[in-house]
Amino acid sequence: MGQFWTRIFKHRDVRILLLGLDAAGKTTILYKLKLDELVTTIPTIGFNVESIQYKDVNFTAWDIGSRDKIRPLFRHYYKGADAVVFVIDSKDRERLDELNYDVIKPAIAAEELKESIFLFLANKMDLEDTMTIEEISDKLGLKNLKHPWNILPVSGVKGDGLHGALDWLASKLGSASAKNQNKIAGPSIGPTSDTEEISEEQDEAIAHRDYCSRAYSAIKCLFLRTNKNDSQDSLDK
Ligand SMILES: Nc1nc2c(ncn2[C@@H]2O[C@H](COP(=O)(O)OP(=O)(O)OP(=O)(O)O)[C@@H](O)[C@H]2O)c(=O)[nH]1
Ligand SMILES: [Mg+2]
Repeated sequence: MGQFWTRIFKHRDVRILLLGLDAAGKTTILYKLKLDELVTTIPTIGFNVESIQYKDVNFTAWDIGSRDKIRPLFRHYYKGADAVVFVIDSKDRERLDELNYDVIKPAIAAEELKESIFLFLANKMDLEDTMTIEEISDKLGLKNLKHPWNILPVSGVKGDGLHGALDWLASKLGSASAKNQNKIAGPSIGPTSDTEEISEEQDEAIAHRDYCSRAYSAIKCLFLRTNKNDSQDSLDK
């Protein structure tokens, strides 16, 4: 099948990065979307990567651990990201400046992200006394952003607002990914120039990489579910 027909029948593959401060709720959101379950998290060392299929889009979501010493490593994940999802703890007023300087400003300045769209998730909205969307937008100066952006209220533990977030990403990346379909998303394979066409070999390399990512994800899910069932069994005994 030629590349044209392959693309017509294929799901769209988009790569998203989940960034934020530690304990903002990135991993909670990732697995709520992936498994529709609330998982008990520990601070992420390194990253988690999962593929999430939603409507006709395959999201490959990278959740990067955010303890302060490893934040300078974020930039190694920028390349090929169609969207950056900034997860914000809406109750944590004191660390909004830290979020701005350590996470948001470097992403705004990054050459690799100049074509990416930015989604801000105001998380933990199930709690009382959270900041409002307006308060967060004003304090972070979002209105001055040059990137296409949006901010949405969500709750990672309850799942509220998460499908709306995927809807927004899918609708925005519809046009963006049409433009980017000729460009390889991802950190290590193929050309990075906007004008370079992908070859058959590179097309196969992408398909292989996406397949590996989904296989990795499926094994990890099975492991999470097995662990969950084991702990349920021991509770039942
Ligand atoms: N009430 C409430 N708690 C949440 C929500 N989302 C996450 N949490 C809690 O916040 C804590 C940190 O969540 P994680 O998902 O581990 O945070 P993270 O952003 O992945 O943190 P790092 O891995 O350290 O970068 C956990 O105790 C979660 O249960 C939410 O929507 N509401
Ligand atoms: Mg985490």
